Order: sequence, then C-alpha cells, then structure tokens
Amino acid sequence: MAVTNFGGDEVVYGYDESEIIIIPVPYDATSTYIKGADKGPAAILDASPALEFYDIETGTEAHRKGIFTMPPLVTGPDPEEVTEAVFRTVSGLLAEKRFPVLMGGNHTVSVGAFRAVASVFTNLTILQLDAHSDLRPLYEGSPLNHACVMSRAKECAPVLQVGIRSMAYEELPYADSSRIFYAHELWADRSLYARAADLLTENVYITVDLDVFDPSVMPSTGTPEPGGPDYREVMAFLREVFRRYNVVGFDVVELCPSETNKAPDFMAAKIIYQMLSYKYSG
Ligand SMILES: [Mn+2]
Repeated sequence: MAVTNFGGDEVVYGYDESEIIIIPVPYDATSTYIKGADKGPAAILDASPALEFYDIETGTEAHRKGIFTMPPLVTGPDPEEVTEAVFRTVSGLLAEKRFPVLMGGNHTVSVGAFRAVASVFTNLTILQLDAHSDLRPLYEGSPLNHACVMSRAKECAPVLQVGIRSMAYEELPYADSSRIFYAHELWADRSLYARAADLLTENVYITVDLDVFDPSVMPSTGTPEPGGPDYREVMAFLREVFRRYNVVGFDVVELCPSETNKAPDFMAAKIIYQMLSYKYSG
C-alpha cells in the first residue's frame, strides 16, 4: 500500500500537535526535458519509513516536534493555479506558526511558497541550491515555467544561488555574480561555502532543486547536469545555514523517480529529515 504520511507508522502525529507540515505537490506540467516529477512526492513518502528518526549528527529526534503530512495538493496543469494553491496553503501554515516543507513536483511549485514567506517575513533571503540559474524572465511563453523560478523569486526577496553550472546566454543580464556561487568555483575552493553563508540575512527560505547534486549521487532528476557537489558537501553547507539563520521553510523539488533505482528516492527523504534535524537541533 502507498505510504501517505512522511515516516509511515513510526511518525504519526495529528495536525494540531504538529509544528512541521509536509505538503506534497505532484505537479509536473512545465517540465522541459525528462518528465516524471509529478511522481516525486509519492516516491519520497514511499521511501520515508526506511529512515531512522534519531539523527546521529545532531543527536536529535526532530519528529518529536510533530510532523503532519497533508493530502497531496493536486491542481490542473495551469502554473498560475498551482502557484495560487501553494501560496494559499503556505500562507495559512505561516499564520499558524507552522514550519512548511514542500515536496515537488517540478520547480514551479516553489513560486507560491516564495510569495507566501515574503508576505510574512522581512529581512528575508531566498537561498537556491540548483544546477540551473533559472533566471529567464519567460520560458515557453510562461513566466512560471520551471526555468523561470528564480526570476519570480527575485520579485519577492534577494536571492542567493549556489551550485549553478548551467545557464543560457540570455540569462546573463539577470545574473548577479556577487550572489551566484558556481559549481566549478566551489569545487576549486570549498571555503566559498562559508562566504555564501555570510551573504544570507536573518530569515532564510531554502529551495533545494535536487539536480544541484552531481548526477552520480542524485541521478533521478528531470534535468541532470554533471559537475555538481556531493551529499556531504551540500549538507555541511546547509547545517551551517540552519545554525546561523532562522530558516522559515524549505522545499525539495525535481525528484523524477526511477522504476529500478530507489536510492535517490531515499536520499530525497533523508535530505528532508536531515534538514529538519538541523532546524531543530539548536
Ligand atoms: Mn535545476
């Protein structure tokens, strides 16, 4: 039977007692290369009972804050519709002082969350971990295509981009080189991660496009790009971000699950729980 809550039978909490709310958004209509990100949330939920819920690194059990998984947020293919639905859901959760965690779906699902956090928090930065700069103002006729999400993010708050290694020439005018940390530079000099963290502000929203990881560790994405960082490198950076700043929510998007290789699905679940462990270890 399909798993419907993050963590399965070991993580059973009611909505009222849960600080952490997981929102599955199985949306894939604007993907441009390999389709299948709509199956991402179900694959992450299916893998999640295999997690251990004590975290060795932080010595914590983040699930004790209560983790509640909402029913999947299903909309039609219109990206305006999913953006509005995510905005409304995340806004409602923030009003109740919950911690929202979005599971994509492709990157389009993040835009509603950017708008929701920006309407509540000042002194906010949107931190993007991604292989792609996603700075096109418009793609395939839509400002909400998954190739445009950071253009939309910039309308909400300052952005910081980490792990980037793929960009179109026409994105260059929109690229602020002082706030982009390219993968080849991070590979050559790991101390740049600390410099990136220095540029964040009091409140941070994190959007994790799983294609930020090298495809050798995360092959199940719709737009894989070679030359990315590994798991430890990214998680060490995230731990530092959670330690230093108030992270107000995050999303993990673009898992495009494989029929045969389940390790990436588990990795996506692990990343979510590891980030929660960092959040609640302070
Ligand atoms: Mn990407």
